[in-house]
Amino acid sequence: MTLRTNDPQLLAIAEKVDSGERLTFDDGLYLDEHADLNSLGQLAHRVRTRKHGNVAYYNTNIHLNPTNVCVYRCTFCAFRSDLKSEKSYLFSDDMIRERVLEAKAAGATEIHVVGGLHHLKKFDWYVDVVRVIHDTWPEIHIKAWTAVEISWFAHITKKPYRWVLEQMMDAGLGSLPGGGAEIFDEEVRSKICEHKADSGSWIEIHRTAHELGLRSNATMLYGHIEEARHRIDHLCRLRDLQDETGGFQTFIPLAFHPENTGMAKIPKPTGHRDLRTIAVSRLMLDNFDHIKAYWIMLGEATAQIALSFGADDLDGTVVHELIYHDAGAKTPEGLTVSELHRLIREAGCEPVERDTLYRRVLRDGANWQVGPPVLATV
Ligand code: V47
Ligand code: SF4
Repeated sequence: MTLRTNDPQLLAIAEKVDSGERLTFDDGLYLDEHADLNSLGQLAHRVRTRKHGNVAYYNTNIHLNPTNVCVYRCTFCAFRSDLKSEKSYLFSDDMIRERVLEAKAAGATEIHVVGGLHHLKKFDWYVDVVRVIHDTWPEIHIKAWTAVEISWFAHITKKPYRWVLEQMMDAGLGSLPGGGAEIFDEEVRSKICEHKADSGSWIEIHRTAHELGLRSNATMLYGHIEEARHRIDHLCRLRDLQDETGGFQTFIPLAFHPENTGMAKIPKPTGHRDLRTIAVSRLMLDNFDHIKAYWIMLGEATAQIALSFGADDLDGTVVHELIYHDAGAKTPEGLTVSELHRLIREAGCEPVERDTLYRRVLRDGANWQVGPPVLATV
């Protein structure tokens, strides 16, 4: 199908996409900065359809942010708290158990755990968070700790990443979420999250996780002080690691929410930027199976349209989300399965519930089991 454009550069890129040829850094830059949005979306939708037909995935999950106390001060973060602030909190084992039982009652297949790096908590406390979840309900998949947290654990224990990950796996860790990647470019990173794990460490931790057989996700925080070249560089670095390990499952572009952050004066990304970023990601990350339109950050309307701009996954029912709501997100904290189905069906797609590892979830009343992997077709 031809694109409705006379732009020779875009047509040349479209030919590459159609023949399965990998796009270069310069192609990515051109798409991000100059391609008209309709053609860009059409092209990304073509790739998404080739991989997944009209299927759109979602999962049933619950979030746990065990503490907001954090030694770091990322300028984009509205969630963190000082140790002695009134805002600070810390989950007890009982509170964690309660959250897990809530997840069980809600039929969740996944618990997503990320939080701050508490000044006083030792590594054992973080291992116990995973162990308490696992002991309370062994069936739930525990997707926990960003690479920034793993790097912190290696720092406080003075042990290698591999050891830290192995301890967590022994306690019940199932996979790593994609947070903490922000923007890999060193100059931008030094301005938005100066002291936390650098991009080399982020990549090395995911490489180690993949070597240990853990799957992981990747993110990119966009819409703040970064430029197009930084976004494309970020995507190229992820694509390189995926070539090496094949361990990434999904890529999630995270739209910056400025409210209550150190960058509150920057306006939040527009719908145009959101859709453009989803589409460029789909086109550049040819070796990633999935692109997630995280509805909680994008809003339901943009996430729904993103399903025609390269995204194939909406994330989950997501109960108890704090990080973006502290930063001003106006979306509800959770959507019901029937609300997610409606969003997906209206977008012309077929909803498929998946677990964290992209296996089909088969439900029979309150019981569920996982079927075979919902394989990408390319
Ligand atoms: O690393 C923090 C981001 C991330 C803001 O793997 C912000 O499935 C926007 O890891 N505006 C953590 N973004 C969240 C995360 C995640 C989320 C959803 C799905 C998955 C997955 C992982 O949240 C942080 C940072 O990049 N973040 N503050 C903010 N104001
Ligand atoms: Fe701490 Fe994470 Fe917030 Fe940075 S983004 S300040 S590491 S909680």
